[in-house]
Amino acid sequence: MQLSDHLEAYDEDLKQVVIRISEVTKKISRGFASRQGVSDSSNIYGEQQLTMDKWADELLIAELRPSGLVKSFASEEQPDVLTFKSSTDIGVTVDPLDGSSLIGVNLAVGTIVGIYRGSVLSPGSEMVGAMYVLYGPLTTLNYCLGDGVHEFVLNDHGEFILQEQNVMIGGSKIYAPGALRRDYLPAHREFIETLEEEGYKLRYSGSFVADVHQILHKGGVFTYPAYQGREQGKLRLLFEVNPMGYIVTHAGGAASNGEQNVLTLKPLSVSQRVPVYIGGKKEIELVENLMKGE
Ligand code: AHM
Ligand code: MG
Repeated sequence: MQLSDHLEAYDEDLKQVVIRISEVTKKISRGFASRQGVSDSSNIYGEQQLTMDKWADELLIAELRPSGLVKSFASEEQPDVLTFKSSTDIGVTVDPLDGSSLIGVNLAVGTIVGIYRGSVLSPGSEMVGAMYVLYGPLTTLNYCLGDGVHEFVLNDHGEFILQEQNVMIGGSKIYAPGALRRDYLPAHREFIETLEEEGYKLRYSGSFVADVHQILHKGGVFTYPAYQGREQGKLRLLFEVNPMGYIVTHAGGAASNGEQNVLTLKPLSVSQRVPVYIGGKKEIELVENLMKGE
């Protein structure tokens, strides 16, 4: 089954947004070979943008701005929320290319999208959908519009074909821990040591979208915690944490900042960072209990 057929039951405007973005990601998937360089600009986080980062961002804007489908658009590569002419109330957040520091070594990277009705500065629990596309040996697309997580694979004819309906998080023991061990805060250290004592295997590539995708299928936990010198962690609430947290939650998992469900946080700014734990309910419960000092 093709993506457009699978989306049939949803509101037309939401369906069209997912389809339009999926079309852009097909172009992105074909753009890597000719865009391997570094651009001459930085984003608002002071990170140097790669040619691919900038191009993917510009492509999303160029396709969504005239589409009439999206009213507000926030991107990890843009300082402000952009407003487009539209009769809909749909807001989208995008990380055009997450994990882009891995492009130069040919590891998997992805595009992450959050979908809202109204302000993109709403808590993640108010999202109406999220999706991500992973550019690996295969290009896959996972979406959720509030009713299960569904996975598609890009075939040789350039069509996204259903690969797995209602993806549910697995039960394997995998952990993907960001940050340096020497900077861990005490409760986080205890969490990681507990996982290691319980035989969790290390699987960390440096691409959030790829690492969470693996955990979605196999189980376990991804974390980029608060650490000494960076108490807010590294990853961005709007662009990375909320959409992936929404998807993993709808697949039977959970997402927390260590203290509470990340989807309940009211964003303070588009560029807000949060510590994050995403994975199985068991692992998220464990870290929240350790943070409470239990
Ligand atoms: P990016 O959006 O600029 O690629 O940054 C986010 C990435 C995540 O994909 C990944 O989990 C993390 O940064 C890796 O950071 P580190 O290199 O510190 O492990
Ligand atoms: Mg990112």
